[in-house]
Amino acid sequence: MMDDFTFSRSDFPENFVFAAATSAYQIEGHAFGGAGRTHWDSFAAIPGKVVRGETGAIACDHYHRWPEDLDLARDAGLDAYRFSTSWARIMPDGVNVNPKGVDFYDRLVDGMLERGLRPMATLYHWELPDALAKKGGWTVREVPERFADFADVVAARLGDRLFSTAPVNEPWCIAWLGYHDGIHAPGLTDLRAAARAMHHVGLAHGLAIGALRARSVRNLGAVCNMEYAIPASDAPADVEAAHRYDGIYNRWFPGAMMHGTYPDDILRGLKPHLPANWQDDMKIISQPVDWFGVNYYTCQRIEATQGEWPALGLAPARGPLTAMGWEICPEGLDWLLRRTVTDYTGDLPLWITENGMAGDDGPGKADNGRIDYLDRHLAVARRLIGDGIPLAGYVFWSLLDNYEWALGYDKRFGLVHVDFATQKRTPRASYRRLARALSH
Ligand code: PNW
Repeated sequence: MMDDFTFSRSDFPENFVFAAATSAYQIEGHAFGGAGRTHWDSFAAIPGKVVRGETGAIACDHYHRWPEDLDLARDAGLDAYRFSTSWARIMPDGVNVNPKGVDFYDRLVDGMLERGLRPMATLYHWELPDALAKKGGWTVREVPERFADFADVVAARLGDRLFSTAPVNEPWCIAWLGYHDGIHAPGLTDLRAAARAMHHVGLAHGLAIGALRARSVRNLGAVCNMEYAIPASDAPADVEAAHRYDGIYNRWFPGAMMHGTYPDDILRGLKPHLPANWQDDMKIISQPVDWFGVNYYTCQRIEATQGEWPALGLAPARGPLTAMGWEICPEGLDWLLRRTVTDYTGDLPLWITENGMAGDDGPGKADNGRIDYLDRHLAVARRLIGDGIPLAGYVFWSLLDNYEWALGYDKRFGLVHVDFATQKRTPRASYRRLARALSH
């Protein structure tokens, strides 16, 4: 385990962008500023769904402390800051605009520009207004349609100052974790609902790209999370199960967004459940984008199971794990990004829009695990650039410890430690070493 990074900024191309990411519901404090109830608030109220029933009501109180947080991003030597705009803050009922909500992001974006941080916006990082969840959430077409209206509001108010904009963070998580695995809001375990969500979230992306283009917003992209699927054994059934996992997780959305097609093997399982005339939407979903982002954390060992399609399960992880229980596999990032370029994105600028690990090191502790993790993934990034992969930037997840969804406040991904009782921010060793690495 190393205690310092092995790279410096000069090891990367001159225009390579280093950034850190957060998301609205995970840091802002949803209780403030007139935000509307979200489906995460409802999900957390179901006993057993979220650790201690925790929500993003207070979180990091970023709604009030954002100047300090942007100072931290600037002082780390970062070039950009990836944030998200809460749909339920801007449109509490999913339809009508809350002026205080838009004003908040207006100040925030100006705050970034004043500090020399390029604003990288994500419109939707999971806080669906509960009023829309009650209508069926991502299983119904009305939600992507309303999402396009939301995109228009953000475009009109902030669009002129954004460095880049992606409509949706991690469509797979929204659709599959929320509607198939039941571990994210709204907590359904229903293949039909999942299939419809897998279509409507893509449609939301495409409709929003259209709305943003109509307002001449620049540099539009897609952000998908990927996991490297490893068969749990050499048995053909496990190898096939791993391929299905790869298809649902890593090929469904890139195929739809970049080529306007769903992968055949996965379509076989989901087609019976897709909304009528889904083919008519593929052109919208595959609107051209200007860049493609991949969020990467881990690999998974996949085994075949009996039962309903896709008939697969997660086998035990091996080797050193992060506090999430996730395997550390930088080689999976290498493999997935090369395949993404070859099969989907070609010359399009590619971004690592999230990478990081959860670890328990408190302030003043060594933090070697996180430094080692980040260093090994940044070494992959360097190697990919050397091999001609058009990698344009790397974004740390996360600037701050924050609300880690179903795991509440237990899992800490921050370069900066947050004491949630006092809201005191303390940079970790990884933050301080990073600031030094980026300064030369
Ligand atoms: C991403 N999984 O979420 C999100 O973009 C962040 O909001 C989150 O804090 C971060 O990764 C760390 O978890 C994921 O179970 C959550 O496969 C769960 C999974 C993947 C990504």
